[in-house]
Order: sequence, then structure tokens, then C-alpha cells
Amino acid sequence: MAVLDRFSLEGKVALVTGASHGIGFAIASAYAQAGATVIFNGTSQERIDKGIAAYKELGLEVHGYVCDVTKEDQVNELVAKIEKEIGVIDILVNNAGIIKRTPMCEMTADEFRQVIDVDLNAPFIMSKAVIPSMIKKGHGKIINVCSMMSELGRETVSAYAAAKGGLKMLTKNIASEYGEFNIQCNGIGPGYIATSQTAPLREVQPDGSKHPFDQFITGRTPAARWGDPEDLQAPAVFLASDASDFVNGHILYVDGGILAYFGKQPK
Ligand code: NAP
Ligand code: GCO
Repeated sequence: MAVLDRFSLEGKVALVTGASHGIGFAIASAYAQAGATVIFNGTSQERIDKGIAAYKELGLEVHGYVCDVTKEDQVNELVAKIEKEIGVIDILVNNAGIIKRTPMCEMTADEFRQVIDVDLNAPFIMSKAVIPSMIKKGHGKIINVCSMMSELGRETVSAYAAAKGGLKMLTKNIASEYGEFNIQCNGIGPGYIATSQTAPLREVQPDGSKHPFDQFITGRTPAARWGDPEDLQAPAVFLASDASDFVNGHILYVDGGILAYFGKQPK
């Protein structure tokens, strides 16, 4: 097979969770362009409908369903519906996620649990739902959307960092437990990406200046810019394709170099 053909997703069925917009939308769009049949889910029919329209604007036909990834019954119903009406899921991207930015000692246990539920428990639930059919089919790809916070902490994101750190190890454990069935489970670790999730960190200040966090991130990023969701597309296609069949348990950081960089030194 010619090397570039190994990056094709022709004939594959891909489920990307939380992909009505943001990073999930970019990844799902790339999978559709690479030839996959794409399904996505979210929590509201309104945003699903808007998402489908946005895919259509790109000339992409995708399937969208309301499904709360934290609810195991909804997840199992969705996977059964997809397998019946479309086909066995070859590629699962656990992208759906939330963040709460609150100093730890001011965060309630319920708020902490809510973040863990979406960002860590749900990837477990989703992966458990698709692995049996992947084993029967003889192959599968699971890609978990990790984070800088899979490696680093910072103020106010204790729940999110705990979840994303756990997601890194869940990735490695799925790789360890199911690699023998030709299932590869890897993580993709976006740096700081311009989406609705990080919009509060990029708000222009009343005096027209950049948000301090915005300045902080561009100073910590060798690429000296925030990432765009599109920066994740080709790496995500690689992890979903035959090209990565011997890559397993790896977290591919797509961060403009943040994790490698100490930060801009004083002049
Ligand atoms: P976003 O714009 O806030 O999108 C989050 C998505 O998750 C939405 O589509 C949302 O769907 C979905 N979602 C949330 N809870 C859900 C649930 N219970 N069931 C189903 N879907 C649910 O965020 P984003 O920036 O694109 O982030 C996507 C992923 O990348 C997240 O896992 C995030 O932690 C991770 N990440 C983001 C960055 C960044 O800088 N932006 C960097 C590293 C990692 P609805 O809108 O329908 O609720
Ligand atoms: C934050 C940001 C980050 C990014 C991302 C970085 O508040 O620090 O939201 O957590 O979302 O996870 O990789």
C-alpha cells in the first residue's frame, strides 16, 4: 500500500463525541474529508442541528444524535443504533469535555464530580461500549482528547487536571489491555486552542488590552500563538488511520511546543 494511502479513512465508521463545534467539529470534519462515515453527539438537539448545518456548509454529510456521554444507558443505545443502522464503530474519539475554573477549596465536591464524570468516567463508558465489536471486527482505534493538564497543573483547574491526568492513564491501560486485539488507544493532547472553552481566557480587557492569560500563553508557546482547532486535524487523522497501527498508548501533544518550553526568558 502506498504510504499516503495508509492515512485514508475510506470505509471506516467514526464516532466523535461532543462534535457540534470546537475541537470535536474540526476532528470530525477531517475524518469525513479523509473518507470516514462520521457520527457525532452532543447534549442538545438545537446544537446538533446547528452542527449538522455547519458540516453541510463544508460539503460534509454527517449523522448527529443527542446523547449524554455520562449516561451509560444513552451511550449503549446510541452505539447499538449506530451498529444497526450504519455499521460497527471503527474509530471512537472521546472528545466531549467540560471544565470548571474554581479555586479548589471553593469548589464543591459535586462540581468536582461533574468534571470527572464527563472528562474521565464518560471515556470509560464510551470505550467499554465500542470495544466488544472492535474485538469481533479485528481492529479499532480509540483516541482520547487529553490536555496540557494531563501533564501540568495550574490554579483553579483541579478537577479538570485530575480528569485529564486520569484520561492519560486510562489511554495507556486500554492500550495495554486490548492491544492484542489490534485495538490502538492513543491520546491527542491539544495545547491552548481558540474555542468556546477557552474564550474566557482570551477576552479583550475593558481598556482594549489582551487578557493577561492570553499574554501568558503566547509567552509560554514557542509558536507564540494560540492553536486553532484545525491544527489538530492531521494529527487526529494519523491516530485514526492505518498509519498509526503500531502506535499504542501514546499521547500525541499538539501544543505548539508549550510542554518543551521553560517560558520566555527575561531580556
Ligand atoms: P467546547 O467548545 O466547550 O466543546 C465541548 C463539547 O463537549 C461540546 O460539543 C459539548 O456538547 C460536548 N459535551 C459536554 N458535555 C457533554 C456530555 N455530557 N455529553 C455529550 N457531549 C458533551 O470545548 P473544546 O475546546 O472544543 O474542547 C473539546 C475537548 O478538547 C474537551 O475534552 C477539552 O477538555 C479538550 N481540550 C480543549 C483544549 C482547548 O484549549 N480548547 C485544549 C486541550 C483539550 P454540547 O455543546 O452539545 O453540550
Ligand atoms: C485552562 C484551559 C486549558 C485548556 C487545555 C490546555 O483553563 O487552563 O481551559 O485547560 O483547555 O486543557 O491543554
